[in-house]
Amino acid sequence: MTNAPFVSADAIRAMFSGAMSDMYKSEVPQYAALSELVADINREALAKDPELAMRLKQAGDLDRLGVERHGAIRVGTPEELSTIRRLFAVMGMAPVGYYDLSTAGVPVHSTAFRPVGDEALRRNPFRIFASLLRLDLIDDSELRREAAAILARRNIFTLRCLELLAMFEGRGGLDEAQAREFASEAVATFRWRNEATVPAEVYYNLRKAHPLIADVVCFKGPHINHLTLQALDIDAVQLAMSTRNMNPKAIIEGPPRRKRAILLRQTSFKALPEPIVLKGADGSIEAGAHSARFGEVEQRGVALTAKGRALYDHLLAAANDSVRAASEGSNGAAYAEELRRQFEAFPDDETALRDEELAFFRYSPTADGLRHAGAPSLPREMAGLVQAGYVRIDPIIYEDFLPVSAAGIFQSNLGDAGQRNFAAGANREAFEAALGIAVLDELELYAEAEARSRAASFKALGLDAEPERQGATGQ
Ligand code: OOG
Ligand code: NI
Repeated sequence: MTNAPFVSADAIRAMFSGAMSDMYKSEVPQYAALSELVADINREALAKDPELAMRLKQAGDLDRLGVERHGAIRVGTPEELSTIRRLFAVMGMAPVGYYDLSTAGVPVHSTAFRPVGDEALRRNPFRIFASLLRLDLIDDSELRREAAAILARRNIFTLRCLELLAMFEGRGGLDEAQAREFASEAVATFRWRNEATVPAEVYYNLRKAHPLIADVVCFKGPHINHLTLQALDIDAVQLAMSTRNMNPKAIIEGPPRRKRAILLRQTSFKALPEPIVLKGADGSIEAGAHSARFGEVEQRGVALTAKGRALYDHLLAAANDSVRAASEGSNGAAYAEELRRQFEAFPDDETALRDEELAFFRYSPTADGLRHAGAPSLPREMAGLVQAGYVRIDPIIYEDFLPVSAAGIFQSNLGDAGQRNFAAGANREAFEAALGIAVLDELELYAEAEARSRAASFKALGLDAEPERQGATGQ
């Protein structure tokens, strides 16, 4: 046995996401084309906006511009979810947030496995949106039993992947060679396998119950269903996809375009039909087509407090109530206009976002501030420090997902056949029981990051701790 040093979780995550990206680009050539398109548009955006280019460079983000921000998978059983959770723990990714998608007609609930520290996010921002199928939402009990029996027969992990996982948990780490092997074995879990595990009749029955059920149940593994690139100008990407016949979804999900970006905007090209092989019990073979895999882009803005989020949810619901976007795109422009109109009620300058406690910000001492550290003339409260130019304020970027947007992404890739009404609501308890641990609360993470940055600024300037603030978390 060697005594090579352990590799960091951030490094293993980078190995994994790099291998995943290579695999997906070769499996889905249109995703490789999207990635080139986004790189071109990002280059143009940087050329047009030198200030943005400088900011990204200073933050060390320029090199990682082309690195995927997230991917998504869907698993079928509690056991699969809990092993997935252990797998992502090796890569420094913890489950954050609970997303109930049943309210939007999609029979899954989900979490996002992601790095939680600022530094870890900077090193490699990759996260996985992971959904667990809710068989309890299928009405037909016979179909439910059949789906459960099919899922119970499969093992989605390679033997070596499970061995390396146990080794990591036993020893607390992996050396370089083991980490590389682990990343490649882990990626194999998510590769595309075109032979369905069921005969055509079963596949079509499940697909009729809900296209998502067929996607999760009928294959050997939870194929990665999309990867997502960061776009500096998502509107330009949306436009370019339509002029290049890449079949984009009808609308960009999330808030409208604004001066001060909030939360998350997303769009994708729609899932492509791909050939599959369905084997009958008698050995007969039937060809079919299955649509599951697509490519996505995202653009992120500032994280909102509970108060800001409530306003966002309210305005989004109002827009959705008055113009429902059709998945074929016929009223995309009307929807975008209504969204823009509704969001006039959401303040669009940084001072208002802060003063009204709608968003989270990161505070840091400036060079000038540090030169004055410990000086008796220093203001004792934050507002004064900011005004004097001793502390600067930057938005804390939203690192999570949005349930309404996620449902929109699911649906545009399933067609209108993907819309159902489910009576049962959220079941976070069942989800966490399957996961094996509780999910982290994203609002708490942002509030802590903001509070930490304020405390660190005070400390760096040689000041006593800041007095307790009223309503500091915006709750
Ligand atoms: C996940 C859809 C959600 C996002 O970016 O909101 C998602 C899926 O289709 O499995 O990835
Ligand atoms: Ni996504």
